[in-house]
Amino acid sequence: MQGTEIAKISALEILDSRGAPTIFCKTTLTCGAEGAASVPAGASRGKNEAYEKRDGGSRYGGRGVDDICRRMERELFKNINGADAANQKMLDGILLRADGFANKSNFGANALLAVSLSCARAAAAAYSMPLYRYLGGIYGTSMPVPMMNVLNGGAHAANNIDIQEFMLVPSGALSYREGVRMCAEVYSKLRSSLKKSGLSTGVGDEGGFAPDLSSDEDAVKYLCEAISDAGYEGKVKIALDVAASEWFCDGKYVLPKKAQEFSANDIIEKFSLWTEKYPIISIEDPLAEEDFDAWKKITAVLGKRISLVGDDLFVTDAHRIDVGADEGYANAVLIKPNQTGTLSETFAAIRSAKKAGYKTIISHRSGDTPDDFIADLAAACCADFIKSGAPARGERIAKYNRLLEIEKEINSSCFAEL
Ligand code: 2PG
Ligand code: MG
Repeated sequence: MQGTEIAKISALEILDSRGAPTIFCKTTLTCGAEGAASVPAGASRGKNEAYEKRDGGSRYGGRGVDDICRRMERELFKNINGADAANQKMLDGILLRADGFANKSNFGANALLAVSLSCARAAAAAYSMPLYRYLGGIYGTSMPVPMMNVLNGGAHAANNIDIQEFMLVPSGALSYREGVRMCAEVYSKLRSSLKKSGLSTGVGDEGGFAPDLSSDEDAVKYLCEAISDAGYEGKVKIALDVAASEWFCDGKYVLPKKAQEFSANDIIEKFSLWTEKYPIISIEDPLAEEDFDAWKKITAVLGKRISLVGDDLFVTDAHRIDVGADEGYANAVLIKPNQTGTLSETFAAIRSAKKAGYKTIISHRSGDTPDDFIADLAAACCADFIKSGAPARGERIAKYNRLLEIEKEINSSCFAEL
């Protein structure tokens, strides 16, 4: 279509939900259509994620992105000036060549992603299409099941819990809207029950409660109690993100907050037991990103019963997912666009996951903004799940609320099957 050529990009340093600077980018096309996007940032980052560039120096403790924004407007723009924003693959190819490094360390994956996503939004605007429709066409009509993180630990909270995320999964909901309601009701029961026990109801980075508890297993028990108090036993299940790469040290697992040490076998045994005792249907990063043999073992033991989700393990990289599928580890993939740096590479990772028969979970980051791109992406690619933190805090509910809007628009009856 004529008019979808890139005419201008405007990059700006803004703040994320942790008060850290991040990149916002607005792209204008020759037809006048505009699209904007801002990028999130992780705290428990996989070591193979694409490079997140920062300015260094004294501003924001070295984490500023002002210099990068200037370079985007001058240098990066020169490469994409006049390129067709509606040809995403070609555009992302230009971005990758302009960067020139495999890990995107020249401009940074944060800079490339801001441009890549804002161009997709601008192209959707040029075609007068909602983003999910532009990205997914007539295929994008299925709603994901929410995975809501209602109790925070690990790198996301200053409490004594080592497991990073305790999530609710409304597997018995008949629609996305009903699933959101169930999770929000359980979240409210959890608040009451923590309060009744004299525990803190202050929240962590992703909006889940962050109390000190006598053990990590206690957190699972609190979730079970809240599910039952809300009347959803059997209908709302539990998912964990262990983020175990954070624990890995010289071939052993050392819990940072409790200073306890485990072997990979101890961990596999412990989670096998938990999946028998509690309604846990999914565990993300139960083992470290490089502990491939242990990953194979846990997949053989638990892979038929529950989802074993690779986050740090796959870092939204199509090739790593292909290898995982060939070698037989994990059976689900977390998809985070900023782990890879462009929309085309994100889609390639989703394609690899689907080809392998792995479940797909589109995910936010712990440092995020009200940008709701991933909600449209989840609907567009018919993801199985969306993970965007608690049903609380503006930057978390922005994604859940956007999906409520999408569901109403497409009046979907194809709620993704678990
Ligand atoms: C994760 C994410 C999001 P972070 O580990 O899955 O919940 O956390 O953004 O800190 O990597
Ligand atoms: Mg994770």
